[in-house]
Amino acid sequence: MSKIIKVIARQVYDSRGNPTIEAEVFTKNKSAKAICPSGASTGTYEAFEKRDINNKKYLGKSVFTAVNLINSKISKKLKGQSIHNQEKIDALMINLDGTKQKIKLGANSILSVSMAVKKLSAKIKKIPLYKAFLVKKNFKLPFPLMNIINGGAHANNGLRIQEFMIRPDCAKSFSDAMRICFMVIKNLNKLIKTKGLSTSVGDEGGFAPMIKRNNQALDLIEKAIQKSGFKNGKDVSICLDVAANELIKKNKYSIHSTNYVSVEKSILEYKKIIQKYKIKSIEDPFAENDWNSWNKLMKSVKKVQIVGDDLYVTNLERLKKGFLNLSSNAILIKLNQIGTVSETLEVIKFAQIIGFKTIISHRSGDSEDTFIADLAVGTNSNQIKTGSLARSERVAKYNQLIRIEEKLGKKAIMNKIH
Ligand code: 2PG
Ligand code: MG
Repeated sequence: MSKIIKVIARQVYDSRGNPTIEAEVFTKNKSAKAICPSGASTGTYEAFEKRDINNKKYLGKSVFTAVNLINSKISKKLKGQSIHNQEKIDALMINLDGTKQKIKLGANSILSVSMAVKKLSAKIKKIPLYKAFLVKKNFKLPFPLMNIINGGAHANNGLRIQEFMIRPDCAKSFSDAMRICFMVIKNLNKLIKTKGLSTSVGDEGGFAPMIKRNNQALDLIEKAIQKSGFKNGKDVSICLDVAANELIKKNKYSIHSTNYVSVEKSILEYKKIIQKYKIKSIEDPFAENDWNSWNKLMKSVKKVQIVGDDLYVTNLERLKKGFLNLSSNAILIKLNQIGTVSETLEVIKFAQIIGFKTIISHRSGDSEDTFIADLAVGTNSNQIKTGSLARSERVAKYNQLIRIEEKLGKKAIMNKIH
């Protein structure tokens, strides 16, 4: 039996240049490491991210306390445990913390260890990581939801909507999906340049031109799709993450312009852009506590994927509530919103049982760790959201999926989105 002999951690940096945790788990002869990502537009109900808020030398962002907790308490607790018993290891850490939102140890400490345990177990079993999750055969590749224009909290251009994405619906394979996105992005680059705007990118690698209105971004994307020889809404679909938590004031929203308007008016505007731009997916259209408005939107639009991110925060209880309330038909999955691999898998399993689409997601502060690429394949998730074809921390996930596709060879098939 392969037993854990120790866990060590260190402070490293994420793609935004902020400190984060890398944990390394050891058995007698082997080790594996994992890095925790970090969000910017975070939901209130997410598990707690522990930072040294009083450490002025790091502007309150260092993670030394969390690192020390791994090196002392967590390492001691996990010593002697079988590396293959993920659920028990996660439960030990959850109990050691003892709080609902993992406030004592921090979800960033717990998750980095949890991911490293999963990796090491796969390594010792000599299986690729994607084979270590829920699916045992007939692996499917996810459709990329590629973020190509950044706004909201991920850029400083004033765009209301946080993420404008494309999904290559006509792709026959993952490599084909990548080629399609590549074409659209290169054409979008040209279009942005022609307009005399900057082609610099935001946190997730999407362009962040100084445009203010959502429609300007949508027009540019639609043109780029056409220029690439694809049909918008058929070959390639436009998808959005509104991140509406950032756009609410006293039950009114400023999604479609800087004016705050009622939910009814916002839904009307949603319907207009859905029709005009053939939008196929909208994430976080309303705020995390506004269950009613989610339900209203679900009832008033057809054939649109409505995705809960801040609404569910990868939390089983919240997902159950959303299911009963008819709030959405898809869920965004982020490991660090809940804090362990086991709990994440529980949520994915439940979501799939109730017929929700599962979308595995990066965070806006991410790293070279490609864990989520394997997780997407290993859980048969329909889609993966991991930024644009720019910034190595985003591209690393796509490259890993290309490797997995190659490994699967003839057996590799694309997942279904409809
Ligand atoms: C989101 C994510 C990832 P953040 O809102 O979906 O794109 O952003 O990590 O900042 O929460
Ligand atoms: Mg989101």
